[in-house]
Amino acid sequence: MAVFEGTFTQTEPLKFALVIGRFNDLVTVKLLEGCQDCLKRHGINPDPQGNQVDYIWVPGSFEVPTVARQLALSHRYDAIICLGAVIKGQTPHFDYVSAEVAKGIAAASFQTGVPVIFGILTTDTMQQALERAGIKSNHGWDYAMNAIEMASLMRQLRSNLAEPYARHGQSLPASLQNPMESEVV
Ligand code: INI
Repeated sequence: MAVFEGTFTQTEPLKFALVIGRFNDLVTVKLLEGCQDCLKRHGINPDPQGNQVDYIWVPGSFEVPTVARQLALSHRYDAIICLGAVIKGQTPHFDYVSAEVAKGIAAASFQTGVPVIFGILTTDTMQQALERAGIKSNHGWDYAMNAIEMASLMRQLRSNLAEPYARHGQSLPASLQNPMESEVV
């Protein structure tokens, strides 16, 4: 049989969308910088004027899943990276926002088959968030790595799963088609 895993040396140009919450932007801007640094060091051009990465800003983490789902439905991207920072306050607001964001991002990915990376920090304090956004390490870097790995893995899986259909001269079931790739053919 076979082993499939994503690589970080993809030669085909991958396309990504980043959805970023403005709320707690002291943290989310740092996550974004970590993310861009990782993409750049893996040969992906993070310039918004280029043709590999689009950036979409939303008011807060709660709005992230709606936009991520819409982008995933377009099938223009190999992966979508969601960035946000939900920090505990004096009220239960944190619980409502974080639960909905986690569910929404999982649903967007599951319903569309497009990798949607959960890059939402959920912390008790601003200090904990900052530590994970550059002071000690930058999780933005890890989220970009996850996106590259999943993008590469899904491309491999799609072509492998499609191969038996092609051998029998059959067209692919819609669920295995990537409109982005079929546009090029
Ligand atoms: N949004 C966040 O991204 N992080 C938070 O910590 C946060 N808190 O705590 O309130 C937050 N709230 C805003 C929310 O995401 C929506 O933008 C708002 O409720 C409007 O829908």
